[in-house]
This record gives sequence, structure tokens and C-alpha cells, in this order.
Amino acid sequence: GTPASMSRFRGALVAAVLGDCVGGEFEGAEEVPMETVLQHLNGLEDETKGNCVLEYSDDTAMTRCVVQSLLNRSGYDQQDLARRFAKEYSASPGRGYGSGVIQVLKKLASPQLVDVYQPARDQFNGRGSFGNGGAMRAAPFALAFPNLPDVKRFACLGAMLTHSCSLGYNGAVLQAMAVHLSLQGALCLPQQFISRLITEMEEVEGEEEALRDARILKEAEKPFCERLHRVRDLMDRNKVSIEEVISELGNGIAALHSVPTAIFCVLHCLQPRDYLPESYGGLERTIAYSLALGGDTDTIACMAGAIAGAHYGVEAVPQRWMRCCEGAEDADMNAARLHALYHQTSQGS
Ligand code: R7I
Ligand code: MG
Ligand code: MG
Repeated sequence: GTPASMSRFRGALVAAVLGDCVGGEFEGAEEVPMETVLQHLNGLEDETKGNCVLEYSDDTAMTRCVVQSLLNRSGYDQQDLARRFAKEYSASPGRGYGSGVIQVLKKLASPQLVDVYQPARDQFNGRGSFGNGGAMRAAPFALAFPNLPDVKRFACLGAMLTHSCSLGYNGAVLQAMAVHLSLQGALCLPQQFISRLITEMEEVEGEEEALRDARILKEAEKPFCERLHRVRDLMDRNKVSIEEVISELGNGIAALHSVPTAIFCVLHCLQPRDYLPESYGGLERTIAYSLALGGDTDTIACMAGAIAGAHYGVEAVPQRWMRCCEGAEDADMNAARLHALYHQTSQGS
């Protein structure tokens, strides 16, 4: 497809929902046999089972808040977004939110709150969360703003409403950038794609706060860059085992242990793989592979889904998977509205 086409917007938002919904089945499982993954996915296509409904989790619930806020305010509005997160949580608290972030969401509901970023700063003894909750909802920023500096800035701020540690919000910046580049067709040249992400993250992680957090948490000097180099090493290799991917990149709830992993899933599945069905296209391969890693499957599949969906477009989304997933239709409609906002913004400024 052409860069930033409607199909790419729809693919990104719909496949993110699919990843979350189908990934929920295995969240927290230690490594999932591919056979089990394929059974789960084939089950979605079994029409004799009637209308299966897979509910979305916090990943999609918060993504929907971001989408609604960006559309309603025609851009980023921190007060509005904070209010929507709080309202969504109090309406449906059982979506599987991280155990720490719940406190932030409760504080965000207070009408007396002056600084909407303060509750996030109070997390984890004042260091802030490094969970992947900021990254899991970052895709809409890439679908609302055509310019990369805006994507980076607003993805960062949007994440800081709950994640004030740089290892949290920089995961969101990386995820939004990956969706942005994919939307432009950058995955047609995978080597350049990963190199570009590394170059951008070099700058992002060169900031004082990031360098300090990395030091305190005893990570590499530039933790996301280090992981992206590992992604590049793994994608250059013909055969990579699931165990190696987990040990090199991680499959956990920290942004550092899941965003680079999601990016790897997309890159690895650009080609057919002998352990995945021949009938699968790239999008199906990406989601199946993400689930087979185990761990934080809903979130890794959600993030990989957004990046892959922006590359392959909505035509690559299996209809029968889509029909099973709560919120997929809404995502499709909202993607079209974001497409309009994006192209309006690019002409206006
Ligand atoms: O990041 P967050 O919104 O959780 C997202 C995850 C996704 O997998 C969703 O699908 C859902 O299942 O949850 O929520 P947080 O509570 O901010 O972070 C998640 C977890 O990461 C926390 O509950 C902690 O276990 C851990 N964590 C930390 N632990 C120690 N020190 C995050 N930050 C820290 C920290 O600074
Ligand atoms: Mg979830
Ligand atoms: Mg999760």
C-alpha cells in the first residue's frame, strides 16, 4: 500500500485489538507450545462454535481512551486524557490492569488534582513505573500526528500520565516510532528500519533523565538501544529459538522486556517460517509468534499487532479473527477518523 493509506491506519488499530484479545488467553504462561497457539487461533475460525467473544483487556481499554481523547480534542490534551483513563478504570476495573497503576488511576479521578502527572511520579518510591502500560497504548499517537517530533513528544507525555520512569515512557516513544515508520512503508527495508530506530533512540536515551534512571536501575547506559542492537543481531540469523528470544529480549511486563521483543516479532515474521502454517500471511504469523513467546502475551501481541497492521494493512486481518474480538469494529471506525485527523494536521501546519 501507499504510505499512510487508510488501510494501514485500520490495520494498525484493528490488529492491536486482535493481539490483546487473542493474547489474553496466554498472559503469564511460561512459554506456550506453538501447537497450543495454533489450536487457539484455529478455534476462532470454527463457526460451529457460534459467536465466540474474546474480551479486550486494559491494553485496549486505555488505547481507546487515547483514541477518543485525540479525536475529541483534535490533539493531545493531558487533562482530558487523564480524566478518560480514570473514568474508564472506574467503569470497568476488571480489565486486568497492572497492580501498581491502579493507584494512579484512582488518584486521577480526584477533582482536586492540580498536576495530572503527579500521581505517576509517586509510584514505586518516587521513581515511577517502568511497566509497559505506557507503550501498550502508544500506537494512536503515531496515527494522529504526521511529524515524528510530535509523535515522540506526545507519546512520551501520554505515557507519563501513568509511567514517569524513563524506562517506562521511552518504551512508549519507541513503540510509537515503530508504528510511525511502519505506516510510511519503512518495513519494506527491515535493515534500515531497525537502524533508524536505533539512531532515534540514541538521541532519546541521551537525555539526562534517561541516563540517570539507567544508572540507578543498573541497566546498560542506553538500555533500549542495547536491546535494539540485540534485535538486529537476532534478525540477521537464520534460525533463532524461542528460548533465545526470551533470554536475549525478554517477554515480561517491563517496557524494556517487551517493546523490543514486539519489534523483533514483526521483523522475524516478515518471511514465512517452517513452524508456522503456510496459509498464514505476515500479520497472522506475527500474532501467532508473539503468543508462542509466553509471558506478557496480550501486550506483546498488541504492540506487535499495531506495527504489523500498519505494514500489511487491514486486508491482511482475517475476518473470522476480527469477528471474535471485542472492540475490533470500533477500532476500525476510529482508525478512519484518525486518518482524517492525521491528514488534516499535515495540511494545516
Ligand atoms: O505498566 P502497567 O500499566 O502494566 C501493564 C501490564 C500489561 O501487561 C497489561 O496487559 C497488564 O497486565 O499490566 O502497570 P504498573 O503497575 O505500572 O507496572 C506493572 C508491574 O511492573 C508492576 O505491578 C510491578 O510489578 C512492575 N514494576 C515495577 N516493579 C518494581 N519497581 C513497574 N515499575 C516498577 C518499579 O519501579
Ligand atoms: Mg492487558
Ligand atoms: Mg499484558
